[in-house]
Amino acid sequence: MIAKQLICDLAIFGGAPLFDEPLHVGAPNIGDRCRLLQRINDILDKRWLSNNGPYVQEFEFQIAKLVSVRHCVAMCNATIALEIAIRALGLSGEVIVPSLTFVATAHALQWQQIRPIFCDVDRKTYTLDPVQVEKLISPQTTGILGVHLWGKVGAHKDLATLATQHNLRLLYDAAHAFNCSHNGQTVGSFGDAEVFSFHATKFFNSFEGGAVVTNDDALVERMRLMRNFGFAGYDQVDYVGTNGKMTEVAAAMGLTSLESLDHFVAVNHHNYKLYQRHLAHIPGIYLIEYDEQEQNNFQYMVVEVDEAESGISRDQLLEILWSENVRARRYFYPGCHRMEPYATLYPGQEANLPVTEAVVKRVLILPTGTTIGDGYIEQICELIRRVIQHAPVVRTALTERSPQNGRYYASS
Ligand code: T4K
Repeated sequence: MIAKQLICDLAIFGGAPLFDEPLHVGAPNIGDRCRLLQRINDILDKRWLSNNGPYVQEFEFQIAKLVSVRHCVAMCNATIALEIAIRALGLSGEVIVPSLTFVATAHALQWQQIRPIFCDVDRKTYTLDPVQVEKLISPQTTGILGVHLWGKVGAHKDLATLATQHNLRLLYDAAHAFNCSHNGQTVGSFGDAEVFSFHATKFFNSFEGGAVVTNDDALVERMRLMRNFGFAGYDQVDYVGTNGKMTEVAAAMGLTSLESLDHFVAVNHHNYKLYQRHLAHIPGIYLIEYDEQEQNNFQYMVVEVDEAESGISRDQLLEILWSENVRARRYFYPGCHRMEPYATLYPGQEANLPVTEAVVKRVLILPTGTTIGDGYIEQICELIRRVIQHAPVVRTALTERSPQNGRYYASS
């Protein structure tokens, strides 16, 4: 450990970085390698690599069982899963969606010429605010696409009521919420369908992967066809389809990850408690709160930086962390409404999104997962504490630093 006693010890001012290697937010959790390699050998022996093979079927069965739904349709990733679910639900025209999300949520609509109507979120849950949703419902609205951001389930009952009253479909992007619950109900059974991501950077991964889970039998039939070019049998195509299939190797990784699920969650929970302890009492640093009565995956270590209290901006702190090899992220800055093509197609959305606008300027995601040990977390927190303790000096030094000290984080 390199002690940062003086401000000039900070890497951003020329000191040695705190960590030799970058600490990533999305470093993958990897389960039992032997089990994975056994499964891969079996796949190779069987010479069945894709197209709804036995590992995919087993994976679907296990996921559906775990989240207590009738059906799971495994896909190559969550973006394609969203696109297929949106199409199979018959969405068109306009769909109400938060801007505070990964851009894939909005893209899955726009990709199919459906206009995403960006809606503001609730300040506490970071999820769709039903009062704002209701204001945005128009004759063109066909659905609501909610996001369980950072594993948080918001006002799902209010959204369900709105959907029923206005004859809308209700789909959830549950990319962050695998193995989470709300009032004891496991995520997977909310709305008409929910979509999980099993991307490498998620706490539970199948290299790349995703799934739609639902209790709707008819919807599942459509999605299975759409996932496989619309084939209902050899030489028989019933539907316009795409290729959304999960490979056998991805399913093997998913099944192997499932065997370590409890361990991954336990490590994330342990890390969360450690961050909570070490970040407490640092002015202007607020760690997201999780309801410990619920099931959580604790996969995103979300901190809000209040510049007025900390004396340092979120972006200044981010740059300092990056220079020390802590690759914190600003998920999901600047909000989908400020990204293309949405900023050009639908300008002037900021006025309707005050909470989103405020949150994206404050949020910082810190590294967690099985690659981040206690010592790392303690050092990261100590670094943040020191920077904030000396915020006025650090701030001045940052503005006065020489131009050759380049930017560590490409900020826009
Ligand atoms: N909906 C929501 C709400 C989502 O958050 C996402 C994806 C989706 C839908 C779509 O799901 P998928 O179609 O991907 O299944 C990353 C992930 O690629 C993305 O899956 C995730 N959300 C998003 C929040 O994070 P980027 O552009 O930030 O990825 P990247 O390459 O910068 O990687 C993140 C960090 O992880 C880096 O610090 C490097 C590290 N990393 C990454 C990979 C791939 C590793 O250490 N090892 C790795 O193998 O999007």
